[in-house]
Amino acid sequence: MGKRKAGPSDENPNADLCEVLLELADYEKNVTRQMHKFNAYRKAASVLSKHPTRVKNGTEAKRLDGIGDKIGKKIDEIIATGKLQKLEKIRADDTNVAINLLTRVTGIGPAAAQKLVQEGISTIEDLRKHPEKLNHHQQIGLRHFEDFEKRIPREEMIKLQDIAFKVINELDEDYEAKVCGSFRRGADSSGDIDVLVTHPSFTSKTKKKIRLLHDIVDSLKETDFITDTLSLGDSKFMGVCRLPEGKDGKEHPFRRIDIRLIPHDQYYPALLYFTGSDAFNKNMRAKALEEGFTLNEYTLRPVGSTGVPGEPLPITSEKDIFDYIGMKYKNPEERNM
Ligand code: 8DG
Ligand code: CA
Ligand code: CA
Repeated sequence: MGKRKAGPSDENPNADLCEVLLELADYEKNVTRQMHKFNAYRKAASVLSKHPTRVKNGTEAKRLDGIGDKIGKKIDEIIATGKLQKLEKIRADDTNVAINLLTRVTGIGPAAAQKLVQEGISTIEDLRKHPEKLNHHQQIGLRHFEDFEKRIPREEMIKLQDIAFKVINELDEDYEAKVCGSFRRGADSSGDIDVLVTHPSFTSKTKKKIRLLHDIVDSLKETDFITDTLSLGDSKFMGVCRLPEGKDGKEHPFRRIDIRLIPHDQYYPALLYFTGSDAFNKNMRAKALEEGFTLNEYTLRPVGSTGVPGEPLPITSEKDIFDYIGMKYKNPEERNM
């Protein structure tokens, strides 16, 4: 099994078409905010990226699930002319370019980006001159803009994981922690650190508000591992961390980290969900539905003939979930779709 990230690659004979579709997807998400179009382009790009041969034209592409008339026509245009007028126009529009750029700052969504552009902000430098226009999360995103765009090499992910787990287990050895996301799928590099934590004393039936996550975050701050908080609730922390300075005095980049506290009885559905990939999850949820189950990040439940979900099924491993819905178990490394 390869350890590269899923998506268009040099092995993808339709990589150029996928790139165009993904750029159109971003435009729909960030500028027009038409999420159904965003999803349609993403789906089409994903289907094309898995197609083993070069499509000859739109008609052939349309035979693939998720590619309809409109995208088929665009594929014809790209194959015939080497470009797409619609995309050329989008790229030539400064407003679009500015909105797309600003949404790369964590905390700045499409709506905030559009507002900023209307107020005359169109570059990262403009933003740096007007920090008063940004909330706390966005200010941290801006401060670490360059670092957050860098992927995290696997060796560094392992070091970050080791520090976090050591601190968490010194706090209480009954904590169970796992780094999920692309890292668990074996990726050579990751965009951020997705940590799941559970503790036997915390279940979905636990009534009182527990401080488990706050305790973890406090300890990680004390050891100077966590440097900033973007948001902190009872079950989800979003923030920033980094490795300590090396012996040579070299500083490491700041990295995005999410920590989620999961009720003990919901750990495996969460582990499955946050391991991804996103496309793999979508597929698995669809398969579950076909088999009469509803699967989400919390539970797997049977769906009766009335369409009402029943009680959550007992689950003691990820494999249990695959078994229930009649899917062959896949290792995390095999979930890169
Ligand atoms: P990366 O960080 O290396 O870029 O990739 P990733 O680890 O796969 O992506 P992520 O954005 O950090 O999300 C972590 C997992 O969460 C992902 O693999 C699957 C799951 N997930 C979904 N849907 C969504 C979603 O809409 N947003 C996010 N953030 N995560 C999602 O299945
Ligand atoms: Ca991730
Ligand atoms: Ca993440």
